[in-house]
Amino acid sequence: MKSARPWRALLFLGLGLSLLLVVAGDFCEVNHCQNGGTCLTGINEAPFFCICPEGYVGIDCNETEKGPCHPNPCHNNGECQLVPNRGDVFTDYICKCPAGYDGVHCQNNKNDCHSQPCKNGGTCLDLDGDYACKCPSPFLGKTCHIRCAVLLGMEGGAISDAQLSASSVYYGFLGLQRWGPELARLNNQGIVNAWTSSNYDKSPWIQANLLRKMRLTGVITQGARRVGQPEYVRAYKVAYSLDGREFTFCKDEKQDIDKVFQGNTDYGTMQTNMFNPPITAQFIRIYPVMCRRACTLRFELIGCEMNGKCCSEPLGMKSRLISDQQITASSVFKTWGIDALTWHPHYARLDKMGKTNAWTALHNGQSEWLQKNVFDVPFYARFVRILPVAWHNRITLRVELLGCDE
Ligand SMILES: [Ca+2]
Repeated sequence: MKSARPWRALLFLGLGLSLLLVVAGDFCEVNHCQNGGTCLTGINEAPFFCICPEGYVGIDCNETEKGPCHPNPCHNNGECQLVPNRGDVFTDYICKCPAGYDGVHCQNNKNDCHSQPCKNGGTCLDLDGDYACKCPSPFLGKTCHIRCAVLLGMEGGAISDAQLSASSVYYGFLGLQRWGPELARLNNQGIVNAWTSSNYDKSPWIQANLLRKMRLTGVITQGARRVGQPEYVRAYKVAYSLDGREFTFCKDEKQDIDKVFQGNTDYGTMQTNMFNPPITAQFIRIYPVMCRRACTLRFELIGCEMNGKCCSEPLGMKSRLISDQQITASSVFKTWGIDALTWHPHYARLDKMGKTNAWTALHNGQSEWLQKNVFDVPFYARFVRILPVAWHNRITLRVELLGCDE
C-alpha cells in the first residue's frame, strides 16, 4: 500500500494543475523560466513566454548564450558586431562605438578638449563627442571666439534720454538743478553732469531701456563733483529684465547671493566691472548700495547685439552636457514590467543606442510629459517640457534641444 501513495499524490497534483489551467488559464502560476527568467502568458500562440536575463536564451532560459558578443564586451553602450570568420582576422567581433568613445572596446571617453578648442581664456569641459567652453566676459560663443565688447552709447548718445529713468532725482540749488538720469553719461561735462538720487530714497536705482534684447558683458562707472565736492557710488548691485517689470539681480559666481560690484573711489576715475556670465536683457538697472556723500553716477554699458547664428546649437542632450538628473518625466514604461528594461527619461537622448534607447511613457495619454532642466545661466526658460498630443503605438521619444545659453 505504501507504493500507491506517491502515485495518488501525483494524480491529485495533476488534477490540481489542470483545474488551475481551466480556471485561471495561467501557465505562469508556476514559474517555468529558469535562471531568473520572467514568465509571461498571452504572447503569441505559446502557452507561456520567458524573458531571459542577460546571457541566457531558450524557451525556459536554460541555455547559455554563446558567441563573443554575449555578454557584450563593448563598453559605454557600444554595439557588438560579429565578424565572419575568414581565417585572416584575429577577432571575431568588433565594437561600434557611440560618438565620443573609442578604443577596441569603446573603453576610452575621447578627450574632446584635447585640441584646446576654447579661445580667449575659456575653460573646456569634456563631454560625450562634444565639449563646452566656459567663457570669461566679454567673450561669448561655442569657442569663446565672439568678442562682445561694444560701448552701447551712454557716452556716445546711441542710448537716448528717453531710454533712461531712475527711482528718484536730486534737485539742487533751491530746486533749480535737476540731477536727472539722462545726465548719467560717462565723461559728461558741466556743472550739473550726472544722476544723483534723492536724499530720501532708501533704495535708489537708475535704469536703461535698450529697446531690444541685447547681451551685456560689463559696465563702467564714474562719479562726479557737486559744488566742488566729490560724490560717487562706492558699491552697487546690477539687476536686469526682459519685460521691465520682473528684475533679476546678478549673482555672485561662487554663492547664491546678489553680487556686489566694487564702484568708484573718487569722482573722476572710471571703474570697469565685467558680468560673468554675461546678461541677456532689454532693461538693466544699477542699484547703488554704498555711496560717498550722495549716490551720484555717470556710466557706460559694454555689450553687443544678439547674434542669431549662435542660437541654434545643440544644448547637450546628446553630448550629456545636460546630466541625467536634469531630465525627468511624468512616468516611465518598463518592458513587461521589468526594472532592467526601463525606458528612463534620460534615455531620451538623440542617437541613444541599445535595446531600451528612448524614453517611453507608462500610459499613452495627453498628460504625459518629459522635462529637462537647463543651466543656471539666465535664460528665457530654464525648464522645457514636451507634451505629446499624438503618437504612434507608444509615446516614445528621443530629443535634442537647440538654442544658446546666454
Ligand atoms: Ca569626451
